[in-house]
Formats: sequence, structure tokens, C-alpha cells
Amino acid sequence: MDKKNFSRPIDIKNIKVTDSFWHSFQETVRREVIPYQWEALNDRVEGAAPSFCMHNFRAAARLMAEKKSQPDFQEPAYAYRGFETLPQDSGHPEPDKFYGFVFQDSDFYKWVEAAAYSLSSHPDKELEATVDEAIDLVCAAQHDTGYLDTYYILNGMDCAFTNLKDHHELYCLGHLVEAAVAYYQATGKDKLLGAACRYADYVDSRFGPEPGKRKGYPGHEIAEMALVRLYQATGEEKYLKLGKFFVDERGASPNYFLVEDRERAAREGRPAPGEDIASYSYYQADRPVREQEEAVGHAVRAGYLYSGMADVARLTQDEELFTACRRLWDEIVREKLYITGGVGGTVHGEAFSYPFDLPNDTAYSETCAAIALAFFARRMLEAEPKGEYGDVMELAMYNTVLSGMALDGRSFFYVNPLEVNPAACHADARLRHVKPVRQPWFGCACCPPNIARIVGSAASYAFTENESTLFTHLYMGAELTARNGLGLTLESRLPWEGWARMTVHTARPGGYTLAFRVPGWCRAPRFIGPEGIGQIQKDGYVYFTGEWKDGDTVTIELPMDIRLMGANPRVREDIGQAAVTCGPFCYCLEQADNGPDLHLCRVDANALGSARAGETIISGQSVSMLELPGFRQELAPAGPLYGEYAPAKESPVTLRFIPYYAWANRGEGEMRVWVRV
Ligand code: FUB
Ligand code: ZN
Repeated sequence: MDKKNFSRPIDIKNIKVTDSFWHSFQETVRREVIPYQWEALNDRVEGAAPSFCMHNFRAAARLMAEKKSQPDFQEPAYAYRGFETLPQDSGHPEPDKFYGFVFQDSDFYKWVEAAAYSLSSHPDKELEATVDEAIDLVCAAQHDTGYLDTYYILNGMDCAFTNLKDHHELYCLGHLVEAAVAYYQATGKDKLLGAACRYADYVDSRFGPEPGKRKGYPGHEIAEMALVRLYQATGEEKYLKLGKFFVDERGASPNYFLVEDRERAAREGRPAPGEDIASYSYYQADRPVREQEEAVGHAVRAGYLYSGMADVARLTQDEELFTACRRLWDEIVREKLYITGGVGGTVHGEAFSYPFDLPNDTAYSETCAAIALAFFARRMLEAEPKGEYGDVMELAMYNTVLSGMALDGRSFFYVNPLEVNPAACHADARLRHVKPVRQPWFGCACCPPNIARIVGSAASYAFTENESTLFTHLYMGAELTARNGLGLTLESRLPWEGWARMTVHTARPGGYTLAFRVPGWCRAPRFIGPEGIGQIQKDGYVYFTGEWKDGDTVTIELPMDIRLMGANPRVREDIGQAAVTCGPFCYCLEQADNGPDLHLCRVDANALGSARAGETIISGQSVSMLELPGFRQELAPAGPLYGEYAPAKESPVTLRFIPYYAWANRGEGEMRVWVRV
């Protein structure tokens, strides 16, 4: 790590996204997703699994009000023992009871965060009033210690923090902090920030390296990176220290989760569990993070942890920790990344599978895991600008993150397969997790609000800056003001055409560097800057440094070829097949364009030169469509199951590919990314 390369995302209040692609998603989030999710959090979406999220805050606020008004108030004694997924009760909830998953509070925090980003670019008094009112409710639910998790407030505080491994209290803290900082930065209002600081302070009083404090850390990471964000927003070093403690303590010996499991067993009169440290790899807690060599376990947890590690490594200039980040990054990219930017190949534990196990039809590839990968990538970029981080961030954001949401913003994917046969999804229990169409909501609704918050803050992935340099990682059309007051306009025809131009607006010429990512997908990039401005290329970025004058431009030409990509032959699933990419997009075949039985299709790899790019309209939106020459094997009307081998009879066809993010917007049908060649 070289400190002079460090950068931070540009404040999204200093950016106006003009990019037609991203602006349209942000508008969908603003117009559809944020209001829809508010209804969902309040259990008002017909046909959707109830959330009970706001119900829980209301119940906890009522309980806290009773507590304040009655001097002899007895807090509830813990009502549930051990780990349980609470019933998704679709009847009439009892007003004082907690419903939903233990982390249900986090859905509200993610919604506030998304609302905050939307308010930053699009003030909306009505939305802000709704958020303020809900924040009042959440603050009323906060325990007088500062603790804020409705599951334990309602079920009994005597067992708070006794199951960090599975009960998500520190995960909810993390999301509370992310929301509170975003809302404060968007509106200047600090009520939620105050609640977040009080909860963080309470956690800080209970956990840490000091004698007498517990040596615990989150069972589901996110608090690490959130505490770093809180430190950056408040300047309070204790939050950075707590985030660092959580990172450093993870997996240390004696293993906290084992200690905790045994204490819980003793309290509940159960036999002590045996020592199975390896099982904590699901939580990335089987060994200290600096010793971890392979991305393992639950993929969202892992991505959030690695993001926190990268943050802490940069801010504390911890080379050893950053080396671990690099190692984990390399391992993911080398062995565990889908061509769609998804990660976490197996449904078992929503987890990373073993190296090169990247199944297409049973893929898990949770939307949140792709979001977590984008978080990790951006933090690696903040520490060292290298094109490969930007390439993966772009891949995740333009493909699996966006495929998590329907183009109309009204339904969502949790799981993002690379091959779907709806008949199999309906008949095969092994594919129970794979839905051929997006769902209106989920009992475990982590993904939809996560999409809303990353789409709303997409500009902070596109540009980062430091005192001397503005980095363009994604070519997202925007008008922005750099920290030194320099005005910049990025016009961009990406992701559809490889052309962009950055124009400088300044009253006073001055020295500055503009750095641009050279996308890995581009074979012949050209960067044309003004005379007198020096140009160098390093680690996948082109740097223009010099005295900029008003009106100076850098023109960026990134020809987008239609490419046929093959997988490493160790990926057994993809052998003999190719995937089509063009620019940042991975493409797929859909039944709606190509008919059923997509497994019979074959791309003509020798005729790629006659591939054509066009467009089609899906869900009222213009989407690119690639036409490639190929073949379709004929299906004998009713042949026997087996017969003597004979070369397949094939007919020439034109195969029509659409970007992966746009699949499943035309009803139920087959889809596949990898196609025979
Ligand atoms: O545990 C909280 C969230 O629910 C995780 O991030 C998702 O993978 C889902 O399990
Ligand atoms: Zn999710």
C-alpha cells in the first residue's frame, strides 16, 4: 500500500448522475422500490411474505415507553432459547411479540440508507417526513443502555449478546450505522446518528481488548466497515478501534463462538458442545483473518468481512492485514467468481464452494453476495488503484447486482442462477432455492433493500478521490465537483458504446491528476488528453497530470467487441461451452428470444465476425441484443432413451442474447449463460 494512492469515494452530494443507464435504475428505485419497500416493511403488500419489521419497532417502542412510565417495570425474561428462525406468522400478529428473522431490524436500516441516497439527489419532503417519523419510532424503541435490537428488547434483555454467532445484534448495529451516517450526510439530521452512536458506545463498553470486556465479534460481519464509516463521519477514533478489534479478534484462540456456545449450553442445562473449530469457517472465524488463505463460508458474511479488513488495513496502514485482503481477493477471482460477477456457488450455507465449483443451474450467487463483492472491490481500490478491482466491481454491479431486481422494480431475485429450466425448478427439490421468476418479497428480505442502497449510491463506486487525483473507475455519466473545487463533466455512452469524455471546468488553472480505469474487457483502448498534460499508464489506470485549463477534455475510446469467453478447464460445468460478453455485460440466451430447449443450441465460434449488435425493448426499456450465428440440434419426435451414437443433426439458427441483468422480465422461461460451442 502506498498512502499517496489512497482515495475515498466522492461525496454523492457533489455528483449529479446524468448517465442514462444508472439514472434510470436510480429513478426506478426512487419511484418504485423505496415506496414499495416501505409498504413491505409495514406488511401492506398483498401476496408478499409479511416482514413485521416496523411491527417489531412499534412493539419495542411501546415496551420502552411502559418501562419509562413504571418505576417497578419488569423487563421480559428471555423467551426463546438457542437459535431459531421465528415463524412467519401471516395471521394477526400479537402487538407485543417479535416476529420475523432475528435480523429483521436491518431491513428498515437498509431502507433508510436507500432513502437517504435518493434524498441526496432528489429532495422529497414527503419521503423525508416518513423517514423522520420512522426514526422517531426507532429511537423510542432504543433501550436506555443504548442497546437497539428489537429481538432481545422484546424477548428479554437478559440474554442480549449471548449468541453473537447467530443472533445478528452486531449486524443490526452495522446496518443502523450505515443508515444513520447516510441519512445525516443527506439531510444534516442527526437523530438516527445519535442512536447509532449510543448503540456503538454500548457495544464498545461491552467488547474490546481491555480487561473485563468480552472478546466477541459479529457472527455476521458488517459492523467492521460500518464502524469505520462512523469513525470517518464523526472523527471519533474509538469506532475505528472497535472495528479493528472485531477484525483482529475474529478466529483468535480461544474461539469466542465456542466459548459462547459452551456458556449457552451451560445456562440451558445442555451438554457442552464439542470443539469443532472448523465449523466456524462458515463465519470466517475458524482462524485469525491474517491466516486465512481461501474465501470460505457464507459469501455475504465473507464479502462484508473482507471489506472491513480492507478499510481497517488502509486506515491503520496495516500491510499484513492488506496482504491477507489481497490473498483472499486473488483466490476469489482465480477460483470462485462466476462470469456474471456472482459469488457463493452453493445453497448449503449460502456459501463459497470448493475451488472451481461453479455450478450454473444450482448456483446460489446471492444478490447480496455480489453487492458484498462490489463493496470489497471498491475498498481495495481505495487502498490501491488497480484495474482488476475495478473490473470485478463493474462485473458484479452491471450483472448480478442488477439482475436481482426486475426492470420495473417490483420483484426481486435472491438467487441468481446462470441456467434455468423452469420445469426443473418446479419438479426438482435440489433446485428449490432457484426461482425462475422474481418474487415480490421474501421472508428473509436481505437482498431487495441492499440493491436499493447500492443502486442509490452507485456514483460512489464510479469515482474516488484524494487531494491530488480523481479516479474514474466506472464510466458513469455525471457532473461532479472534486474536493479542490474543480468541476468535471463525464459524458458517457457506456455501457452501450465505448466512448466517454471528461471535461474540466475551472476558473483558475491548477495542477491535478485525472485517472481513468482501462477496462480489462477492452482490447484497444485510447485515451486522448489535452496538449501539455502528461500521460502515464500504471496498474490498469491511465493518469493525466498537469495544469488543467477550463474546457480541457480527455476523450476515452473503449471499443467494445463481442467476445466469446471460455472458463478455466477446471470448471467442470463449463467445459465445451462459451459465454458471450460485450463491454461490462455478460449476455444470456432466453426462451423468449430463442424458443425452448436452450441446451440444444450451439454458438458458431468460427462465425463470430458476423455477430451483430442491435437492441430490443424489454419491460418498456431499450436493452441491447446480440445476434450470433449458431446451430440448434434437432429433436427426434419420440426417439428411444438411448441408441447408437451418431453426430447430431443441426440446423443453422441466429442466437439472440440479451444482457444477464435483463433476463426474466418477460414471464417464466428458460435461460442460460454458458452455451455449447
Ligand atoms: O443473515 C442476514 C442475511 O440473510 C444474509 O446476509 C443473507 O445471506 C441472508 O441469510
Ligand atoms: Zn440477500
